[in-house]
Order: sequence, then C-alpha cells, then structure tokens
Amino acid sequence: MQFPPGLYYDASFVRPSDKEEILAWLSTLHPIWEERYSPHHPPPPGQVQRQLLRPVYWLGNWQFACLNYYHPPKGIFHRCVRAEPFPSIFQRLISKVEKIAVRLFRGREMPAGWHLNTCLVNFYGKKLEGDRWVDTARVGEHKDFEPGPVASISLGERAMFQFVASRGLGQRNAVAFQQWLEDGSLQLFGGEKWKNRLFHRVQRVDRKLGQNFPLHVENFETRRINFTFRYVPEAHIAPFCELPRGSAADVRGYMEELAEHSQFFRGALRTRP
Ligand SMILES: O=C(O)CCC(=O)C(=O)O
Repeated sequence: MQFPPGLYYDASFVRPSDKEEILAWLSTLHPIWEERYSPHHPPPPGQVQRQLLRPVYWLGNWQFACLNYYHPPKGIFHRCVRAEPFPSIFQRLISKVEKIAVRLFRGREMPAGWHLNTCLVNFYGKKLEGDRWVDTARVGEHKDFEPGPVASISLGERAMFQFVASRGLGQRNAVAFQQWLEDGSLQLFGGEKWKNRLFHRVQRVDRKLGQNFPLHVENFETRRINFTFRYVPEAHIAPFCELPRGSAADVRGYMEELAEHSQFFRGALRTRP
C-alpha cells in the first residue's frame, strides 16, 4: 500500500523479542476503568455520566478523562498528572521512532522540544456486563491534541483504523484514508491534514487470531493492545500535589486504585495526605 506524505507505517516494527518484553511488562500492569465525568467536572448539558469503553493505562503523564484531556491552546494546565516513566523496552523503541519522526516531519509539523514523553495504553476487547459479553473494541472519531506527530504501536488482533472528514450535523462522515494496523506494527501520523484537520477512529478489531491476552483486568477479555505515544510540554505536566483541590479530589480514587500496584502512585499520594 502507498502511504501519502504525513503518514508512515511499518508492519513489522516490533521484533519478536521486543514483543515478549512488552508482554512481560504488561503482565505486571493493572489497568483501570475511568468515568468520563466527576463531581467537580460534571457532564455538560446534554451529556450523561458514562464509563469509558475500555480500560486504560497512561505513562509519563495520566490524562484522566474527568479532567478533560490535554487540549491546547486553552486546556493545558491541570489535565496531565505526572505518572510512571516508560519501561526500558519503550525507551529503546521510542528512540528509534523519534529518529524516524524527525526525518519525516519538519518545520511547523515538528514543534520545538518535541519528544515522545506520554503514552496511552488502550485495551480493546469485550466486557462482561451482568451475564453478557459486550464487544467494545472500537474508538469513536476524535483528534489527538498533543502537539507534533503521534506514534502508535499495536499488538494482537489487527484493527481497522480510519481518518475521517467531518461533514457536519446529521451527515455521515467521509473516510479519507483507512488501513489495518497489524500485530507488531508502527504507525506515525502528523502535520496539518492528518493531525489537525481530519479525525481518526478505530472502526473494529478482528478476531482472526483468537488472541486473548492474560492481563489483570476484571471482567474484560483483551484481544488488541495499542500504545499511542505523544508529546506534552513538561511545563504542562503537574505532579499530583500541585493539582487544584477539586481536581485532586476527583482523581484521588483512581490514584488510590493505581497505588495498590504501583510504588510511583503510592509516593504521589503521600505528597498530599
Ligand atoms: O488504537 C488505536 O489504533 C488508536 C487509538 C487512538 O486513536 C488514541 O489513543 O487516540
């Protein structure tokens, strides 16, 4: 497949030994379920409280859904809470990815100081609701607002990834480009068109491999894991102790849940008894 400028894809970026190392690290993680809103950040008119479709884990900084995610130019402070550093396998892979990115993206596409210091780990699969398994392996269309290119590494079943143009209220959005993201692949996208103008989404995740990752997520079966690596300027990452009181109260429960399995989060909680 031909990839247009601003899009890069390597189907076999992750070597088998790297994959083994990532899976060993993943088996130590305890992803959490987040609610979209919170007492100090209630749903806006027309919206209702909901759980995210999938469990997540963040590295570098945690963008709790209830704090509304990083969204420059206005939404930059008190949204990104300092989190655990990347494990060594990611530090190695990411230094290769950054070399590819600086070759591909220049000028306005590559902000000063850009480096990949944030990672969202998304778990795709099905969720047990009562006595029913409900497939939640998709992501609705959205943009990633962190500046500069985004790098995405996928493991497990392949996913149908689409860039879409918004056609306005009541009209079906047009697919501008689509591709399968395969097990072990690296995708990079950046620049005005792919990052700023178009939305992206995961339409569906295959089941052909019969993959089911043995992970610590209650009532959930994971068949795909995606890591999106992004850049958030350091000045916009707040340690837990610097969050305003309301935001700290909103995320304390998540921090406590994370602290059950993470020394990092135990330490962060101690800074704000
Ligand atoms: O799972 C993927 O391939 C994409 C995830 C994504 O769009 C995101 O994390 O913003």
